Amino acid sequence: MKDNQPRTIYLKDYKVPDYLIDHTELTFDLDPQATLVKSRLKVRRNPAADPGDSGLPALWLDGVDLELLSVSINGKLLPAQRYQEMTGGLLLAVETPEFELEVQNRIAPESNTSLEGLYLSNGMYCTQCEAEGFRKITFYPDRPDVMSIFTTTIVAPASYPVLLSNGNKIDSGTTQDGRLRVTWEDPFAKPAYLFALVAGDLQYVEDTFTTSSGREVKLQLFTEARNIRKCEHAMVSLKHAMRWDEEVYGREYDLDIFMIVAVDHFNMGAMENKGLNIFNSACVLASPETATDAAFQRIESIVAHEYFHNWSGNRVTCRDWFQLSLKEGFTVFRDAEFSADMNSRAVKRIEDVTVLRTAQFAEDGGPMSHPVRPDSYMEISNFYTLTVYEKGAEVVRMIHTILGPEAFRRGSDLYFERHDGCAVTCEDFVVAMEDANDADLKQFRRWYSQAGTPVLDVEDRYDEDKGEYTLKIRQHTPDTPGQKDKLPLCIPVTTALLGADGKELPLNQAGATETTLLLTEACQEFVFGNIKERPLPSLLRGFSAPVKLRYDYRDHQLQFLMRHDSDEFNRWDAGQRLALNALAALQVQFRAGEALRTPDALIAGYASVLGNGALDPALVAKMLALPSAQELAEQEGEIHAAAIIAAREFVRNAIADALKPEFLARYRQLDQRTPYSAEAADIARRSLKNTCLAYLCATMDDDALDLARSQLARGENMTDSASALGALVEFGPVEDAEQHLESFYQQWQQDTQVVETWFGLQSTSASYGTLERVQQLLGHSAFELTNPNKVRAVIGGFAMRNFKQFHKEDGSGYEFLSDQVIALDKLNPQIAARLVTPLTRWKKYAASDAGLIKSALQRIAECGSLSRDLFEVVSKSLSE
Ligand code: B3K
Ligand code: ZN
Repeated sequence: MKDNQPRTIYLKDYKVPDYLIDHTELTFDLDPQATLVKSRLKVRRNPAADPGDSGLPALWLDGVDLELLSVSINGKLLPAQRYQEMTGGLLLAVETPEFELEVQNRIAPESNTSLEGLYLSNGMYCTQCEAEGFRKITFYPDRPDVMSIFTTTIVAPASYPVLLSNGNKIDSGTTQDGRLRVTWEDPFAKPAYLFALVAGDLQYVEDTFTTSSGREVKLQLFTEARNIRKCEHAMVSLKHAMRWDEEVYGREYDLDIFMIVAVDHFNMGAMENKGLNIFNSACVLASPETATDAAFQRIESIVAHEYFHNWSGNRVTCRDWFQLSLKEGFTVFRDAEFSADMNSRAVKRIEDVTVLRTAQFAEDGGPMSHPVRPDSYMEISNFYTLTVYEKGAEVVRMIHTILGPEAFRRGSDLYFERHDGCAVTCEDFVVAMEDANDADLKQFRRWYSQAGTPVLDVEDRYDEDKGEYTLKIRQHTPDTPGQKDKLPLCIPVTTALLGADGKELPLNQAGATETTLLLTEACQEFVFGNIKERPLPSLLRGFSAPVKLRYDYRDHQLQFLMRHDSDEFNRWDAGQRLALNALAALQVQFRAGEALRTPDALIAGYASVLGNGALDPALVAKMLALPSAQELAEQEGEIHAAAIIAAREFVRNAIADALKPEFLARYRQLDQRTPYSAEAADIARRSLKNTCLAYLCATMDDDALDLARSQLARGENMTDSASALGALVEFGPVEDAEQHLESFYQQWQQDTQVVETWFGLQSTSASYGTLERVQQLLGHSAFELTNPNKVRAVIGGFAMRNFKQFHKEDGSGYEFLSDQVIALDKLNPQIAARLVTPLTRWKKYAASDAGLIKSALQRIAECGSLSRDLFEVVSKSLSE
């Protein structure tokens, strides 16, 4: 291994920085192979640092893959004995508590395939500095608690007419040799991870936003010329987000300009650099012809997420990377509420909970399990996880539920006011919530430090004579790597009781019909008086806590909840529980070699949902969706991949066959030829229509496939086209699928985003996406191993969303993934470490699969020169 024993960094070792940087002046002379970076830093001894007893400590500057050219202090070139270049940085002897440091270095953006630091994407220069990418640009104290005012000058050939950085443009001109020069200044002190630079031949669309105090902000969205028609939706989303943050959080934008740039090569969704957000093209560009509804909604939420970071992340930032959830958990909560306000609240909640249950619970139960605020890491990039983001958002949501919306707002106001311009901790956030409300969140804090998904076991009893109904709830959080014997958490369990007529029973004199039980003990009883009949409980409404709730619901009770629960989330959840029961029973039958029995209760439940014209079609679509194979795997004690696949396909086909006339009637009713709109009602209509189409095609009847063929031929919008093509690829004859795929590609090959969709439709198809086809896709002229979107579409789609083909008994899928991960690690360690995730859960699988997955992991481990990112994930997975 390159770095045989990567160092583990611990939260408990945190120390304030020895030196502060009041001002950072950067000059970039851009060149693909030899960009010259000059940095001039005003350095000052940190008054809060431990004075020690041996004079001024040396100054440490992080630096990775940099060619050092010179170091000067106060204008004088420094002799070599005053500094020492070491692995990971530069150590400088210091003589005075304040000085000006000038460093010059060279970097090669063109050779940078890690997409961290300064790199080239389709000939455009761009940066990604979070978390520790700035050290790949120049020598610097690259830690979030060093906040500085940045001035940035960019010099580039005239073929790069657009030169951008953070803040306001304060100067521009031409150099003597005819190159362009632009200077930007950001008046807000910020950590280096929020620095950004872009240079390219870009077009832009422009708009304005007037803030609540009447300031006009210029909004610009930059992209390559070919994509300029795809910017409108993001711009509208941005304006909605700006208004929402004023209305809901009282937060106004603070600069005169806000810019977004779309780039094709990007490791994640987007980045909240101050005043200059950089986005993965797939997360910002959309037009009805090229983007699905899911993409439209994802864009709306990511644009909002990055914008919201301007307060939750930039104005108030993190003290250290252990505090990452301070900005990410809070901002995910903020964007989820925004999306809920813009679209269907219940559907947004269902989507978020599905991700949580499928992937975050798996992470919580696996070898990389960590608390929302981790205690240690080897590579911080590995901790941009579902736990830090989504579970972190659930933790903030629980505070919101426990305190109530007004008190929460008082808390957030105090938090922003108290910590504006500072780098703070999760603890500071909780304290602000307490102080603003005189609340006590002492026990609640355990959510930040305890890993693992709590399990709630609920029992009930009814005493008819006394009219008393009792819920007894036990909580237990399983051991996780490095953490045993968990303490009870404070868990809000929002509850209602349903009577035989399906109506909620009053729970108190005032007639309230819903209450949030606050669980604080390992085992606790809650008694409801004056209850006239034995009720059916509707528990954990709206998924009020990120837990697994077990209550022994009978099938008829679940059908009842599917029909009557007024909490739409729980209505959906009842259907999911019904499906999980059916699927679990079928897996048992499959493994016992028995004939599989038709799941009548589930079919009846689905029939009642499908026939209910009063429900939001988007909710109906969600209610008709079976839990994914990945989610089923998470349910099982030991995963039997073949049983999961057999049970799921059997149920899907049984539903499709039993309800074909109903699906057809609903499809026809919803198949309106109206112009495309990304309004929630239209998205809802298309989502149910295409759910019906998928079930119809699952019958494999030619008349059903013809519906898909004609929907594809009409090509009215990408949502309908991709759904129809997906159904034909999954259920149609292979030659047919191949022909449709080919003509679709011919039509869209110039459009990067559509090509990514096209890759994904194939790699994730249980019937079409065999390993052989996926391997062919890797050789396709549109595939690039250096482009994360394409890697995610082809390799990620296969390994993470094609359960059937990936888990082929011979282990070929596992071996393929390990080969790809090894190859990718040399180019882009962050992506390699993400992609290996499906192999990390090997212990959960039945023996034969577990052995094969483990050997695939071992092949990677034995490879010799792993990045720190991949080493951490692989070694932790093998040592668990
Ligand atoms: N803050 C960035 C994530 C950076 C990830 C670095 N590996 C995007 C976001 O969460 O908004
Ligand atoms: Zn974020």
